[in-house]
Amino acid sequence: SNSGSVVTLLDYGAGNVRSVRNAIHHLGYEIEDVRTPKDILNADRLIFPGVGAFASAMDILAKTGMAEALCTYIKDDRPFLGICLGLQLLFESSEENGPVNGLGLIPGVVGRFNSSNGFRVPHIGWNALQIAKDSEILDDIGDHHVYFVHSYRAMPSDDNKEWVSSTCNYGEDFIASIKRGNVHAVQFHPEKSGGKKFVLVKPTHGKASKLAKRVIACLDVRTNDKGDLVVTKGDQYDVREHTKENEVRNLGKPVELAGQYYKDGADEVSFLNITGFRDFPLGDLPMLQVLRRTSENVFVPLTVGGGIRDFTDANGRHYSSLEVASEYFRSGADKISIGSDAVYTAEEYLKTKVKKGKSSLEQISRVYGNQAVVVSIDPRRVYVKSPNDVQFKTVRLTKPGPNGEEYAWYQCTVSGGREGRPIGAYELAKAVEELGAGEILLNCIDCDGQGKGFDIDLIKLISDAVSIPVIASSGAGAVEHFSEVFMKTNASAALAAGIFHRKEVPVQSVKEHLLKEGIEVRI
Ligand code: 1PR
Repeated sequence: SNSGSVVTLLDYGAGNVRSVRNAIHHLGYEIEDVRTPKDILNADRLIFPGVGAFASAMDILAKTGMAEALCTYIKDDRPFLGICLGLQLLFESSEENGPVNGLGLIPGVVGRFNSSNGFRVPHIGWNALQIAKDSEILDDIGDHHVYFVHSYRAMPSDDNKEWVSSTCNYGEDFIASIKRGNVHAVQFHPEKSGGKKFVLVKPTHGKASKLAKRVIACLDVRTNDKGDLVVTKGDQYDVREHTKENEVRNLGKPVELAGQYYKDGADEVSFLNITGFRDFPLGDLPMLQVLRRTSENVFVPLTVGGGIRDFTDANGRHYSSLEVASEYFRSGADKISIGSDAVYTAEEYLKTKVKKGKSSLEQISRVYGNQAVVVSIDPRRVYVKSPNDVQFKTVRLTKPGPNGEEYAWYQCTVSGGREGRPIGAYELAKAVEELGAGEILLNCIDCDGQGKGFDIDLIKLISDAVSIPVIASSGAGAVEHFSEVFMKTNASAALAAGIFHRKEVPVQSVKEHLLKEGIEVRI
């Protein structure tokens, strides 16, 4: 009767499919969840958003009998859309913690991107596609980039060319989408690609495309003295007004601002719960509500940070960092960001040289994949006369220090910049990459809120030291600061807060400027 507006969703419970649900609702469809293999066979149209690791997904599908039902459904050429891992699982096998057998419907092996040729892994961000054949899901509308986030990919070959509808180039050509009859699957995330029409994205025909540089809006969130959750903004991390009342600076409401920045063209939105280091974040229900409400209308990736660590509450109940992260993912986050806890983990790792696998960083990246784990670094510049004065990696400064110092190292801090630790940003970045971080959010306390530009010396140092993407943060005050950071460093994204909150420069103007300077961005 009403089946015209129903989509059947295969959610095997391994992670966040909230954004897919929201996108389906946004398009005016009802969702029916698959509970048994029969539900798959009875579906009119089936969406399969793969999440988590290949092996554990196959495990669940095999155990529940869903693997068999899926094969039947697809072999019968029934309407199907697989997303991300939902594409990869259709192939014969994957090298992810493997080899592991897949559903075996499409010839080919899913392998890892090769980062040795200068392309950062995971592949995170917006890329345009090259069309191999017509496919209705790729039809129509604008000159859009689509959002990818993955470390593994399937490659086009003679054996699978009848399936391939588009490819994307990231150091090598890989399969971006497949289509045969009614069966579709995409490696990218239509639900995160900012489109109104979910799967309708128009690839740039034949035009060469690089991974677009991302512009990220950041919302530092905390409860003010009245108990309201507000967006605040610090000056070198000091978020209180310099008045008698000394109140927390209030720049607006988190959900509204996130929605605004999405409309303005932000490629991602980050929420940082800046008092998470002392308050238990799951006690902070408003934060979870902010994520839930934001993800209903914002179809670009959302990151949340602050307070991701193990915690024991006043009643002695223990919460693991994995539970905290899971709650964030369930509420609509695509990535979580770890600050203080990653510093302690890296210190321990550098001391012992042993990966114990127990830290929040390692556990969350094992379960949700490293593309879901960002490490946020809050370094402060420490000037020195000579590199030999310290055991940490120094940079030769473009602009000497206050006493003519020619060098500096960047000291990591915890607890919102309140405590300096015996580890540098360089040492930390390399350690967390080894431990499973998928991305680095690189702040700089000296530059935060100053509007004088990013710390190019620092960003160059870190983005050259690691092969995961680096997000440059702190100090943006004009559109030129964005082009400068992309021209002078290997940053993959630039994040800003104050410039957007104070409505000095909207996100669109930043992107128009970058485009004019010949830097590829998603428009
Ligand atoms: O340590 O895991 O609980 O995480 C705490 C998180 O909160 C960290 O990501 C840390 O960076 C952040 N944080 C803690 N205290 C503050 C503060 O401001 N008092 N904010 C804080 C960090 C820095 C940037 C800021 C940029 C751009 N804010 O996110 O948005 O510097 O600002 P600008 O464009 O205005 O210069 P844990």
